[in-house]
Amino acid sequence: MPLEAPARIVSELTTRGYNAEREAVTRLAAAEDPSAALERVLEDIPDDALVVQADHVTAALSTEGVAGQGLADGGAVDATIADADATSPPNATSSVSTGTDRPPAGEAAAHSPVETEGSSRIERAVDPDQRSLEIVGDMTGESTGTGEYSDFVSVFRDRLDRLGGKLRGRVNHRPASAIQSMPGGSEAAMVGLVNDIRSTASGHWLIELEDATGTFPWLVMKDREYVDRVDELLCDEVLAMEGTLADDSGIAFVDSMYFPDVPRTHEPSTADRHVQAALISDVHVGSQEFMEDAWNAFADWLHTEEARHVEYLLLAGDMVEGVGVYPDQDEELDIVDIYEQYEAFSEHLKKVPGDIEIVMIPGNHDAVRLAEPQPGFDEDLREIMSAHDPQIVSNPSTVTLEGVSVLMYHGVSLDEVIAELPEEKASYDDPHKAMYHLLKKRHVAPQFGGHTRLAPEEQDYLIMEEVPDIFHTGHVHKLGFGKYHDVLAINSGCWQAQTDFQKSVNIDPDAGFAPIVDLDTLDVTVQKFS
Ligand code: D5M
Ligand code: FE
Ligand code: ZN
Repeated sequence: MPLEAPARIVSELTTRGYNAEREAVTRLAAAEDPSAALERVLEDIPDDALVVQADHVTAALSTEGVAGQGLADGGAVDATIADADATSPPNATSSVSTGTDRPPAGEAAAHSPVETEGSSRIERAVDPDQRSLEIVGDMTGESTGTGEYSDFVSVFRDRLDRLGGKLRGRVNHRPASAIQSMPGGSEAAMVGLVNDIRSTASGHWLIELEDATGTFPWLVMKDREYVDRVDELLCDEVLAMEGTLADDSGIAFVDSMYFPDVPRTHEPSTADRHVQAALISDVHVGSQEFMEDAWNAFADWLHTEEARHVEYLLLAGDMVEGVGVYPDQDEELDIVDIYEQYEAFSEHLKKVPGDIEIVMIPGNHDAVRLAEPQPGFDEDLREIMSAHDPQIVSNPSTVTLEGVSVLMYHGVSLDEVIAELPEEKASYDDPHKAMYHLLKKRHVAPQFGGHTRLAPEEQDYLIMEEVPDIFHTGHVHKLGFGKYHDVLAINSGCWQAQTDFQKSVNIDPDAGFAPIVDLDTLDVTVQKFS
């Protein structure tokens, strides 16, 4: 008897208006005749039920013996599902749970035995009481900026105050205006925003820092140790410089540079139990390149025993391909209407087990304002995506899962970091290294005016006020992860095959991967579905 792919079962249920618990789908998939079992469950389910629960399936299947004759006649639907099964995608990494898997040695005792007679299948350990999910920094509905000049002044002042606050205790700083009137040859220090970076005719570097009182130029000599930090600097980031004033006090020679940074003493928090989160992004539903088979294989895998500890799914933007994002993009659209794209996305999301908590932020292809911070989706789009009751929050936002804080940011600024920094410090092949620089600057999008569009608000929502335990981005469509001062940085790849544009600029996307994080250890494993 061929197995039913869980994603097919979920599709069948959703077309009939039902959501389903993961365990319910697992039990259906394990039934001798899944399509007949599905019919039986829907016959028996209470009229007001919207979610097919594991108990519904157990109850329906336990009467199967009695109603067995009738079930054998479920021809029409049988055929539909069998057809679907024949076209189901090859699943490279995982076999669908047969429902008769034995628990791995040592784990059997941890799970309660199932009630189904004669079965040795283990229960998926989902206890909603053990879960916790808190959101910080969601600015949806809080936008006050009108794009006036005064808003830019406020947001940069807030940036300087708050990131500067992380530096002021470390140097004996003076305002720019006061430094100008100090005697030549004195030691001076300043905390400011990088206003300008340029090289001098003799190969030194001149960095202009700005604070609320004015600007002051700092010279990094080409033979000083800090010169190799200069190529990491971005305009509008906040840092501190310490040095010696020239004789005329018009410039200072840099002796030391300080970044807001992640303290070396940072110790990440971990969950108290073995529970996992899948961190993905860039689904791009609506694009001709959306990899539906890989997505279905991922959704199928989430229904298997192997994925039973995956209780959270984080989506870091670009749910859909959008419209009019790049020139000539419409030539590669599969769905041209933006609402239809979200409807299709929602159908794909429904294949994810109903007992997984979902958090999503928008990206530059989504139907919200492009300038950052981007508020979470509006009511119409929330309604379209409501089936899973996802948490829909702004880009960026921090979500804390059982004590583990995850800073979610789509990642448009990574293009900027990669373009500005030398190859060995930030590249598309190692996107996590570009993320390290954002952590060091304690800001998700320091440089204003390039790729990154900034919507000025009263406060700077793009600051990393607290050090996250995990930093999750997407956007560049490359998978990469690593640790910076014990912060786990993950860039999550995509579900879109190479586009014509990407081909033209030699971007080879990492498509169809799902990095899975153990929240109790912060270890990462990568599941491949393409
Ligand atoms: O971005 C996916 C990656 O590809 C990201 O690094 C930007 C880059 N990209 C893709 N298309 C373009 C065009 N037309 N111009 C510039 N950069 C591009 P995504 O946000 O998924 O499109
Ligand atoms: Fe994308
Ligand atoms: Zn993007």
